[in-house]
Amino acid sequence: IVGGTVATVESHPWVAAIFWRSKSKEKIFRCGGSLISACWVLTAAHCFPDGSHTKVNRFSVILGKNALNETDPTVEQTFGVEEIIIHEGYDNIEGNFNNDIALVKLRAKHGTCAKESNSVKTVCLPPPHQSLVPGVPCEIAGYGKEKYGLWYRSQYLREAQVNPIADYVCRQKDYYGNMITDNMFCAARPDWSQDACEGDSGGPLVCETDNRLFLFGVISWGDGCARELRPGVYTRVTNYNQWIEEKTGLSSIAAG
Ligand code: 4AZ
Repeated sequence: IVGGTVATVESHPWVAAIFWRSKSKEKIFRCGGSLISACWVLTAAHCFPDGSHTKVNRFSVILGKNALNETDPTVEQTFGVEEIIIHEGYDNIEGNFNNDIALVKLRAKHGTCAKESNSVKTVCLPPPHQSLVPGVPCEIAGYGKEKYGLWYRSQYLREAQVNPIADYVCRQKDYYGNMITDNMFCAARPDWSQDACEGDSGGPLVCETDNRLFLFGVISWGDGCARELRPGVYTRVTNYNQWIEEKTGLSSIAAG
């Protein structure tokens, strides 16, 4: 996150940290994610560059995490991964991460996955036809870089405020042109001072509608971070209600 502030996980309790175990047994942070039900985390497909060859046993997910390199067992919940479902239509042929969405199923312990607490809660999916109004305040959160090109990631969870940008604006030539498909939307600060950055991918963009917070976006890509005319690009979650339902058996239509 560029230009934001340190946040507590209690204010973004659906944030998940996805780790990958290297051959030398090192636990390497891979991506953010959002807890959408007790056993399912929504994230970005590009977090799994090996696609269907991805070895689930190498992944783990930590919920309730404030600091990336410190462990607080009193609030954190750690899970193995049972399954990774990458969207069938995911492709990066045009270099624009179309259908950049994936589901990670947590491995239950003694029959249960995430337990609700002050630090761990699910986020609601927006109803499929809920439109995302350009200009409304939304927030993003993640453990990613505080500046593009830094070699290190943020030590702590950070948050920032961004506003959705109308599609026709983001598709203008001086923005991203035809890189923006219907499965994406753009969001930025009017003064370009805050943005997601490397390492935030997979994490949440939530916006308030009717006094409730909904997960409207998955942090996906961007040309650099917090650059003028280069907004962050997010996977449009409302295009995937049916896909999510099919894969997880959740219904976002039921008022959750
Ligand atoms: C990344 O590499 C990334 N400024 C994520 C978001 C943005 C740029 C890069 C948006 O994960």
